[in-house]
Amino acid sequence: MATRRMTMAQALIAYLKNQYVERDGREHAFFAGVLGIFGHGNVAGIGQALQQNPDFPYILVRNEQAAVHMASAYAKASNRLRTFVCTSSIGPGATNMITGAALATINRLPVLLLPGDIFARRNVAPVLQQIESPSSQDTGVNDCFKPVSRYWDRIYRPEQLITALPEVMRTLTSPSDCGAVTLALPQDVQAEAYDYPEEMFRKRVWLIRRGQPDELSLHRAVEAIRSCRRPLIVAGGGVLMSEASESLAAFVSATGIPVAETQAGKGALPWDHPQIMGAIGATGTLASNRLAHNADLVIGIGTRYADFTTASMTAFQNPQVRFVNINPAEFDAYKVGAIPVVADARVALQQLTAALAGHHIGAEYAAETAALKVAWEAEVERLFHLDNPGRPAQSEVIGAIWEASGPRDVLLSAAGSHPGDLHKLWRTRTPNGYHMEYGYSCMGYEIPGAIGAKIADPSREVYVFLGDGTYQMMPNEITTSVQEGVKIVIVLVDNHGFASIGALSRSLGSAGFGTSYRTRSKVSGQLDGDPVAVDFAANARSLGAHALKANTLAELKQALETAKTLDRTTVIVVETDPSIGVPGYESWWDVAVAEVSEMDNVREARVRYEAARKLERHHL
Ligand SMILES: Cc1ncc(C[n+]2csc(CCOP(=O)(O)OP(=O)(O)O)c2C)c(N)n1
Ligand SMILES: [Mg+2]
Repeated sequence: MATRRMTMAQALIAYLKNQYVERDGREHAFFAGVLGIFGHGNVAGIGQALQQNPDFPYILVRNEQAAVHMASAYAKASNRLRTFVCTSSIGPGATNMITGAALATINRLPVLLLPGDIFARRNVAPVLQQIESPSSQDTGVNDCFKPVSRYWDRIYRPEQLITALPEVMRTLTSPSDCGAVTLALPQDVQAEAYDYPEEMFRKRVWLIRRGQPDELSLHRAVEAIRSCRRPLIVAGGGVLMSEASESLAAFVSATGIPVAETQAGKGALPWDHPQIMGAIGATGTLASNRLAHNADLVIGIGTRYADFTTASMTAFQNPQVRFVNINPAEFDAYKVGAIPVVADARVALQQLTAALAGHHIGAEYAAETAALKVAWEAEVERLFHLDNPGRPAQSEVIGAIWEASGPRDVLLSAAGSHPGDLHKLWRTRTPNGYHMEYGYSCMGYEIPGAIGAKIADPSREVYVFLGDGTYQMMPNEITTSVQEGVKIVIVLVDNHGFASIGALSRSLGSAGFGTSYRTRSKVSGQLDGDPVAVDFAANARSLGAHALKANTLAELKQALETAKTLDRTTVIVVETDPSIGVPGYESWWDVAVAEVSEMDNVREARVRYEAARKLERHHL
């Protein structure tokens, strides 16, 4: 057997470079390169291997968590057909990636994490940054990756790579099992040489399956659709990942079935498609939420049924409601007592379209859905053009970004009041034009995420919409965007704190306690003194961005036009009127209120809470 003598790190990089994927006859490399930060735990191992492989790009980031966000966003924008590898040192560099790993796994996005690990040989322990355990020498901080990874392994001997790597690739390319994959790499083993089989480094093409539905389940689904009167599709992220938008459009155009969208599924159909009713659930539109309330059949496609989607299990109130779930993951397909169609979304939709030829929803239901859509679009127009005197309302800022952006541009966001407002109001024109990370809703995802999305498709302008809170979590990656010549446009809403959690706190009787950026008052001893003044434009400028301030809607529109003409990351800071929010539309979200309290407001909120909870249902 021919072999090649290489270090474990060299073999690993050589292997990763040669992994390809294929779906629908299109083949390309799976890994775009490596993101990371070197320390003593990877510089001489993975770092050395990367240096001798200049054709496998290495991107230096500013925080390891950001590296994983970039990889996740890149994978999401690529419909999971490509991703990045993330390398870190041991200890803090490694644990910085745990938040990113959880985000990737929750959103079912493939990312490969290579945290450095403590010496396998142990004689020099404890090494710098090693956590010691009196009960086992086999415990380290990288064990924390286990619950947030879909596959986890530690490479104690160089030859273990040979059996670990196929499992890594199987997991990353699986439509049902993908998520973060962690290979913990002891720093001494990274540098150890071994005679690896030559065969390991040949080009390997992994087929991304389009799973066929089982005949009986499909038949049951067809029967359920034929016999119901008020069906509603819940389109989740799986529709986009499967590139099933055209098949979904064909299916609903033929049958007239209305479509509601989850955060991850938004944009599965363009906003002006006659059957699209917009967002569903806690941040849903009146159209989708009304239809969900009375639906007798819910067809969930590629959805996890998160609490925002189900309005904490209050969205579907028809006592007769049944579910059909189309999902490549058995785990999701069986949720809410559904008829499980364990299959790829595109394949299942095409087969359903054929099996239901000639079937259409009733005229009365069709008229009802059409009227709801007209009313909803009028509501969006109203919120986009409030003509608020003085500072703009957040919905007007969204309207301005939408009007300034082009048909293929991407709107990206993750946390704060932005996801809820965008879920309702953004009018997605093309698939992947709406990039929302709402599985983990992780503050700080936005800027690194936008870099990942932009690298995935440089032909699309990427607009980031974020708040002052989330900006302060990870502004540093602006520097990475400048370093890489990757332009993004960041619209930063300065409302001096957490509009989202502040409003939530007030609605729960807690008066916004601890949710605005104020100095500690010498009088009260609390955080209710003067506002903490931050010059966000100066901050962004110091990191290398072009920065603009907009005090009015007109200035914002001007700044958005200027941003289009620049080739550098641009930050537009806009102060909004925090008193004008986007309302909720007949929905709810379960956030538990204190059962006993000394505060009247909290006791009143608890009464409201107990009443609202009565609508929570089991779907068994
Ligand atoms: C990492 C992280 N920490 C905490 C939270 C909880 N959280 C959700 S929104 C939010 C406030 C966001 O503030 P900002 O970005 O200013 O947006 P705004 O609420 O003002 O719209 C917080 C703290 C979170 N989602 N992620
Ligand atoms: Mg804010």
